[in-house]
Amino acid sequence: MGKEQWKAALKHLPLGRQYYFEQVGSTNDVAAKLLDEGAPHLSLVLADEQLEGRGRKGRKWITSRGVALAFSLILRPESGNIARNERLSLLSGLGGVAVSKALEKNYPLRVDLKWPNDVLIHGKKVAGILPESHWLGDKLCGVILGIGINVFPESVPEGVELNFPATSVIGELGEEISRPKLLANVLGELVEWYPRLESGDLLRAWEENLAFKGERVFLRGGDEAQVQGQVVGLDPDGGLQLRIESGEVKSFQVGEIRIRAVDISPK
Ligand code: BT5
Repeated sequence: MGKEQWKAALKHLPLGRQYYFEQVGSTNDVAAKLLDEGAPHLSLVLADEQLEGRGRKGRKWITSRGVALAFSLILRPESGNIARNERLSLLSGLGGVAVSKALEKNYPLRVDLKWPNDVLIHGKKVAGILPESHWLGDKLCGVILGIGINVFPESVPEGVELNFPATSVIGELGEEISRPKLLANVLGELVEWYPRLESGDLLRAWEENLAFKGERVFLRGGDEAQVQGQVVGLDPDGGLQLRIESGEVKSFQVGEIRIRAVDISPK
């Protein structure tokens, strides 16, 4: 798809600079370099294909040519909302809320947000969010908010083992949609919600779509230590609140934690 089509779809948005690539390693890496070179707040890096797309903790994110959305937005501390700290957990929520609103407002779809960074439709992963902060000593230079969305059914990776069942927007909707229009809608939501990062509105919106609410889940840490509990909601920092065995409600932060449903069948 040509640069001009993307540009036309985004022309009404107050973005910084826009960079389009047919192919990159990872849009997050390109955006990090541009952040370093002084690209302004809300600059966008968009690619038609990623060869080394990344998930969290060294995992891979697959973006095949022309069938998905893969982009990164540069957020600068001068914008205010991330001036004091990087707010990575809330920024995962921001990405999730933006994708869910863009889909639910425009299509008859119900979207669930699996804490901390997965977007689900009908229990399958349709998008992933990867916020990464960049520091110079103890000075926050900025955050790169990376978002990958499976749009066409061909974007769902085949022949590779996935950590969660995957799907695509068109696969679930059953009708074709335009990638530039979806991108414009997601970016429009990001621009609208970013100033409300710490307002409580974002947390409420995130919680409304929180997957597994009231259900029992496992949280698995990096050391594979496991906690079981019932999903209660989110804490003010975007951590997950679980009612653990003792009845106590405890917060868990993103760190090295993975969430798994114990039993997601309807009760
Ligand atoms: C994520 O990580 O879900 C974050 C993905 C962020 C991707 C965007 S694309 C633009 C920007 N540039 C980048 O390089 N990254 C960001 P995580 O929760 O760690 O999930 C990764 C796991 O999802 C992998 O280990 C696979 O199992 C699975 N996976 C990989 N590609 C997938 C896809 N296209 N659809 C669904 N699942 C996928």
